[in-house]
Formats: sequence, structure tokens, C-alpha cells
Amino acid sequence: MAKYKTEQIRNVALLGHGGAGKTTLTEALLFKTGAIGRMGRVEDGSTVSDWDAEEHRRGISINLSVIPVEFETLKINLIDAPGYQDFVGEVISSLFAAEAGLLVVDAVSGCQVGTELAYDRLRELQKPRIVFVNRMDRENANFTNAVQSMRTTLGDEKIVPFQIPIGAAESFQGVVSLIEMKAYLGPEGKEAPIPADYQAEAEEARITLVEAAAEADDELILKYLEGEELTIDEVRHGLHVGVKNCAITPVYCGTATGGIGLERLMQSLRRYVPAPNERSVTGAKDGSEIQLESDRNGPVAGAVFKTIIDRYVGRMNYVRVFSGKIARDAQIANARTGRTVRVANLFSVRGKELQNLDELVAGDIGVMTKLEDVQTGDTLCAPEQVVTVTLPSYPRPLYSVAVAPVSQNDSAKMGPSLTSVAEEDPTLRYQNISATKQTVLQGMGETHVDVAVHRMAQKFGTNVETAAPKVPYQETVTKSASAQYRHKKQTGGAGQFAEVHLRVEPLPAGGYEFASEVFGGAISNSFFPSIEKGIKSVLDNGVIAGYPVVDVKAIVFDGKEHPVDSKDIAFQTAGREVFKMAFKAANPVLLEPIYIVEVTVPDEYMGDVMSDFNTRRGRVLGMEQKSNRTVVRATVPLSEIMRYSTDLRSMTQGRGVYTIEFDHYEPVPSLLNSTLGSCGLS
Ligand SMILES: Nc1nc2c(ncn2[C@@H]2O[C@H](COP(=O)(O)OP(=O)(O)OP(=O)(O)O)[C@@H](O)[C@H]2O)c(=O)[nH]1
Ligand SMILES: [Mg+2]
Repeated sequence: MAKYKTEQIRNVALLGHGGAGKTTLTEALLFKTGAIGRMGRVEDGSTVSDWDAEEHRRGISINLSVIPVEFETLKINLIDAPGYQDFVGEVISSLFAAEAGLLVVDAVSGCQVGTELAYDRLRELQKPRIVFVNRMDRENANFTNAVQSMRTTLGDEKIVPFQIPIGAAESFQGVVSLIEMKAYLGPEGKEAPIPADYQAEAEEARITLVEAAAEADDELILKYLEGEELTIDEVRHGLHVGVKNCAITPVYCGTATGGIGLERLMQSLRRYVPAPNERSVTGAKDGSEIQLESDRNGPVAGAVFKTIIDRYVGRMNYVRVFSGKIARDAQIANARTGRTVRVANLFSVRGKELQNLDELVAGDIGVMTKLEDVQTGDTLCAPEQVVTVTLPSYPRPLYSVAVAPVSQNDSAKMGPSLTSVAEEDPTLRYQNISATKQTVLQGMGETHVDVAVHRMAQKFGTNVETAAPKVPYQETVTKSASAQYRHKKQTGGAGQFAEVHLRVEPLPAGGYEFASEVFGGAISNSFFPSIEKGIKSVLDNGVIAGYPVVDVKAIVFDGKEHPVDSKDIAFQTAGREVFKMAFKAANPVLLEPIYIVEVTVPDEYMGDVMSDFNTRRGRVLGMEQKSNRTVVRATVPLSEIMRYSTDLRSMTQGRGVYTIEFDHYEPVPSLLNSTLGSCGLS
């Protein structure tokens, strides 16, 4: 690969619904630019981009993949992101490293959920976007419908065709450029006059294009409104401004497998994707916010946006340099840890291929290997000039499974393997939940977690079983109650004697408290720690249903001891048992975790979401309008939303997204207590 300056680099994220053809398109562009001699196929697991075993097994992209193509004087880093919703973390990382998005849309299905979610992200981030309507060779391909479905669903009229197709399905043979009003035919994109039967359609479509160009520039709109014809260069200029300002979304078309329309697409990436030095990113230095320009002489700032733990290569950190340059053998600091490391291994990357690199300049993407304790989200900078790049935020996990090692051998490896899969993915987490004594793996959905479990087995040699996680209930009391317990063992040999009178009370402030109201020395001071030890041995495992006890105060108010047989173990036993008795008499209840759920859905699903919450013991807190979507906020018990990701997808045909956040604990309604198998509850 040749050497490229910052201004010769383009970073573009390929986004869109699963199966629209993003990976195949990267393969086709590699083939078109001569980087590969033969096109691989997703179905055979032979593409450059989908190189992971799990991707081959499932036939979809799971990781983002960096695919640089060399085109004319440019290096275009294509970042192929997965379309499946669970892998949203990869989409966020891809967009972080790119200046623009290439939205791939299927010519038969038009705008799909994945298109909508990706478009919303680009709109939110104010990143320019280009649409490629792919699979024009398929039966029922319809470019006009695809464009219209995007305008309607995305509520954006400035989605403007820059081309129209010539033919569709098996007769698809090329495109008409509405800027130059010329046809480009076949995989070579051979220039030709517009076929007669497309002339009228092209002229009509060009009106919309010229209008959009005029509206993007004050001078042009004046000229346009005065009825003057804009020159091709003026149209180009208007479009250039409009696309880069996110006011216009150009639409191209073609077929990745057929190789048609790709030349024009590459030209559009060259023209409309901003060079890294046309954009700055927010960072921080000495606690204050700074803007980092993509200048090779600026302060060194390389952000790690992806980490892969490879069995052979070890840790691979994908780095996008936002300012300055990083050379091989340079000393760089990790802004998070403050540690300095030497860049011993610096590579350019294409799929799983790594090629040695001497220097990674501002604007470019590369891989560093074997850097200790460098994680996704870290900023690498010069030791003497610590700066950080502000990171995107990743959603909190939505779906959990309990994982348990299959064998003794696996149990030793489970912790490190969980750490590795979590390090590879900022939307994956794991936790040891003491309340339920389970290790829980959390992700964005069922498939996401399933992939992680497979990776633990394949990549890290750890087999785990999964199960539905238990809800981390808690136990507490709702009124004050007393009990007394005598522990007596005096049947020859070392005797044991202890009698404790104890009251438990609710502790609204939360937590646990122990107190004594014993006067007159009924129990020696030395035995109070024993009594408390006995009580504490119950707190973790609970009294009524095996869940941790919270928000109680235990007060010893009387008791008896024996001069010889009273000892630590006797008062521990008495403390434990009297606490259980008093607890059961104090109207104990189970507390369940209540989460705030925020669901964002297209307006037409709002009613379904609301009524569904009612069936989940939910309380709607409020609603908010967000362009053509409604945001519904509700509090819902965790036990009712364990499978919400799957349910919401089917309720909204995948168009609903949501977040969850723990809010508070609340008593479980008494009716439900029996189903929770808890005994002696009020
Ligand atoms: N007929 C036709 N099929 C295509 C074209 N492009 C891609 N495909 C097929 O569409 C299917 C999905 O292609 P992918 O490239 O995996 O799609 P993707 O967008 O990367 O999907 P995800 O990785 O799941 O997001 C594969 O079977 C491809 O062979 C095309 O232009 N025409
Ligand atoms: Mg793919």
C-alpha cells in the first residue's frame, strides 16, 4: 500500500439493514480497485471483510472491519459495520472513526429498520451520508420505491437521486448521472448517451437535483429563482456544499455482485466524503475542552475504537489518529492509565491482514498489537502532552443470561474469558451478582450474547452453560416484631447456653443496623459481636426466599447467659435463630428491582407499547415526541422485562429501540409472592 497524506484519506462507515450487501460491496470495491483478483462471497465465508469464524458460521457480519481501497490519489478506509441490531456497538465505533456514512439499501425492500436506525444516528451526529441502493439486479428491484420509502419513513425530503437506473432486475445495465446527464453502462461504467426511453425520466429527476443544489447555496438560489440555468459546475458546487452540510443525501444505485454502478459510487465517495482535515473532533487537555484538527504536526491523539483479542496475534487495538502522527518504535502514553508504552508493532489493516507500517498519520486508521492494558476508548498521546479524544457513549446492555462453567477446567478459565469477550465489545459486560450468586453476561440481545458464548468456547477454550438469570430480589420487613430464642446444649461434655431476645424493625434509611437495649448486664458485652455474627450469617442468604436481607435494624433487648456454657458459638446460634424468628413475624416482604424503561418507537406503535406495559405491571411516566417518533418512559419490574428485547422487536417489527436503567426496589405485590415460592410472607 502506498503512503498517503491526511488530505488523501477518506474514512467512511458502511451502514444499513442486515443483508443489504455492505460486505459484498466492500468486496466488489476491492475487486474493482484491483486489490483482490477474485471476488469472495459471504455465503462461502470467503470475503476479506467477514473473517471471523462466527461470521462464517452465521453468514452475517458481527465485527466492524476496516477495508482500505486505493482509488485514484486517495486511500478510502471503508469500515464495514454489521447490520444486525444487536451489534450496535460496532456501528457506534465505526461512526466514531469515520467522517461520513455510506448507507446501503436493498432495491427490493427499500427502507428497512436498519436503514432507519443508521440514518437516525448519522443525523444525530451530523455526519454526511450517501445512499447506495444495492441489489438492482434482483427481481422486483425498484429504485423509485426505494427512494420514496426512505423519504416517507425517514421524514426527509432532501434524499435526492443523483442517478437513475437503466433497467432493473435481469435487465439492469447501468445508470444515468443526473449531473452530467450521461449514461454509464456495465461493470466498466462505459460512458454513453442516455437511452431515449430514459431521457424524460432523467430530465424530470434532474429538476429535483438542481433545486436541491440551488437551495444549498445562497448565491445559487438567487440565480435559480431568477430563472437562470445553473451550469454543471454550479450544480456540482451546490451539491458539494449541500452534502457536506448534511442538507442533501445523495442516492446512487447499482449491484455489488454485478459490479455495476461502482465507478460512479467511488467518484461520489471521493467528492462528498470530507477529508479528515475538513473536520475537527472534541477532546480534552488539562481538564478543558479542546478541538483537535487532523494535522500531522498537531498534538498526538490516537483513539482506540476497536479491540480484538486474537489467539495468535494477541491483543489488537484499532486506532484512528485524530491529530499528530504515531511512528513505529515511538513512546506513547495511554491517557487513561498514564503509562507509557513503545509502539513495537504498527500495521495497516485490511480485514484480518496486517501489513507493517512505519507511521500512522492524522486521519488514518491502523492497528497496534501487544500493547499492554490498552482498551477500546483509550487515547494514545505523547507522554509530555496528554490529551484525550471524547468518546461516543455506548448503550447499556438490555439482555442477560446466567453463565456457569461446564467443567472444573472451564471454571478456572471462565473469568479471564469473560474479560476478553467484554474487552472486545463495549456493549458486552459481565457481573457477579451476589444476590443471586450468579455470573451474568449482558449484551444487546439474544444473538449478541450467544455469539459471545460461542467465542468463549472457540477463541478462549471455555465452555459455559447458560440459563435465564434470576431476578436479584431482596428481603425486608414492614413492621416491628420481637422474638426470643434459647440455645441450650447441656447433655454432658462442653455445654452451650445462650438466650437472646431480639426485635427487628424496618430501616427506612436503608442498609442494616445492630443495636443493644440490654441493661443490667443480662448479656456480657463480649457476646454482642457473637450475636451480630450470627445475624450477619443470615443477611446474605435471606430468611424467607434465599435473597439478601436489606433495610432492617436488629435490636437485642434482653437475654440470659450461663457462667460456664455461654460462649461465642452459642450466642452466634441464638443470634441467628432469634433473628429469623423475629424477621418472619415482622410482615416480611420480597422487594423487586424496578427499572426505568425508555422506548423510542415510530408513532404508530405507541399504543401497543403503552398497553403492553400494562400487562407487565408497568407504570407509564410520560411520553415525548421526537420528530416522527414517540418516546415512552415507564417503570417496570425487572422480572417483567427479561425478554423485552425480543418482545419489543416483534411488537414493532424491529423498529423500536429502548434503554433500561435500574431505579429502585419495591415490594412484590402479595399475590405474586406464592409464585416466587417464598414462604411465610404477608
Ligand atoms: N442479487 C444480489 N445479491 C447481492 C448483492 N449484494 C449482496 N448480495 C447478497 O446479499 C446477501 C447479503 O450480503 P452481505 O454483503 O452479507 O450483506 P450485509 O449488508 O453485509 O449484511 P450484514 O453483515 O448482516 O449486515 C448475500 O447473499 C450477498 O450475496 C447484489 O448486488 N445483488
Ligand atoms: Mg456484512
